[in-house]
Amino acid sequence: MNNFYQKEMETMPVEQIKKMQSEKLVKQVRYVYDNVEYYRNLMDEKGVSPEDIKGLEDLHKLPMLTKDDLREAYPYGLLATDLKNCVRIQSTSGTTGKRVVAFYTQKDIDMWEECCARAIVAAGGTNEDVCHVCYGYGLFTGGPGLNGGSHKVGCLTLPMSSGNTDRQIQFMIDLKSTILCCTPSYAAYIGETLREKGYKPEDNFLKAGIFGAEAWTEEMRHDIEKSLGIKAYDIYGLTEISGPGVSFECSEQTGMHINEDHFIAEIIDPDTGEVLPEGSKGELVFTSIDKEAFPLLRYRTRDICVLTRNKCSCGRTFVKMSKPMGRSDDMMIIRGVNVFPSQIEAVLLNEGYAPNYQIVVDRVNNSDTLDVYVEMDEKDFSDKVKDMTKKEKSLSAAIKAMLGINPTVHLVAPKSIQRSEGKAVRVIDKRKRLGINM
Ligand code: DLL
Repeated sequence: MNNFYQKEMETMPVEQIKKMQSEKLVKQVRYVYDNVEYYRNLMDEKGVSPEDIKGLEDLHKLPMLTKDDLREAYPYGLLATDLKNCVRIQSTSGTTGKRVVAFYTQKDIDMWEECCARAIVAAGGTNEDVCHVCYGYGLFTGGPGLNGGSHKVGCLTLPMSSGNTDRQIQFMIDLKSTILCCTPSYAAYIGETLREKGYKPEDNFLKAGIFGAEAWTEEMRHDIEKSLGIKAYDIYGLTEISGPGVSFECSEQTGMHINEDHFIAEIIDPDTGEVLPEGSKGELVFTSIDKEAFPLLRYRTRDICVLTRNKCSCGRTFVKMSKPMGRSDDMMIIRGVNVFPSQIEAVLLNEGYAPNYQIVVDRVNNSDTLDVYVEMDEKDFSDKVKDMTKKEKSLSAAIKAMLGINPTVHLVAPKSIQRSEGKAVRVIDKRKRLGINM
């Protein structure tokens, strides 16, 4: 299945893409320098002027931006155009500190929605599809982004937003939804609820799902594909750079194509800031080269991944990013070992458990503790303490084999872990109360 929304752009020869990026970069740096005092000061401090940026090869000379810069510049400090030219804001779901507010002109919105349309078409979407969007609507970019993309493709769009799972299912069946857009954790919950209501995977009309906004494993993909009877596609993005659709999966499903006509991607060493060659694992940094209202140059995403540019069977030439292996700030250091929640999730699913779990980290008597609460299925749940203890021990051993440290596993009753309708909260790090910055 090689479907394109903007074929010429999506299959442009690499040399041409790079030339286009170079030209856009030169213009964008001048535009930002002239219009964003905050970034102009950073460039001046670094001794870089717009004339120094003659193409992609000079990108590394520019200063990088971090989330702290966005907080410091809140709310208007990175705005590059008059407010009268802006038609929308969106904001991050951040729970601590000031939220990030991103501004959009109508052109920015059109570009963002086109990126989402590319993702929908790559997942097989056409104007004959019924696109069921249950990402949250409002300040979060998930709902509005996929909603706009679905309109551009011409799908019948169901703007469901998140929550009220019974109503989601009623509409999904009655209106014959064919494409489901939500977080992977919510997709898993919808699958579980359908099964409980007695629906088999073949009873729904879904053919594809476009899932993102949080880290999810290949094991979780298989689980969702099985429970909903669909092909599950990954989609990535972040509010600061526009929202969902910065990159998306094609039929090959070996990484997400970055929309390189709008965004330049780099991989850096998160400790030194040094740019690493393609193929290296490191922190993803984006430069948006088309945005008018909120054009960030060299924004550090904190997402850790790998970029590769192999020939793709779908025909797209855009570079691919691997699934983020967790955010640099998601990583926990437990007893000196680096642990990503996704590693624990992979073990659970491999061992046949559903993706309903919570990880609790604490420090007791100066030693880190790792507790993993995992929900059982009705059918596997047993009152016999001996049975449960045996299962807990075997799961502990499997997690230890992956991480190298011993967790305490608690198998808990079905439905005792709260389900997520948006981004799931997988980790509770109680060490933070001790002021330990992990
Ligand atoms: O989550 C935008 C989005 C909405 C993407 C819907 C995909 C679908 P933020 O709330 O600003 O925006 O969060 C951005 O979420 O830096 C990643 O750490 C994480 N993230 C987003 N997509 C993925 C993904 C939206 N496919 C942050 N896999 C990013 C893993 C993801 N992590």
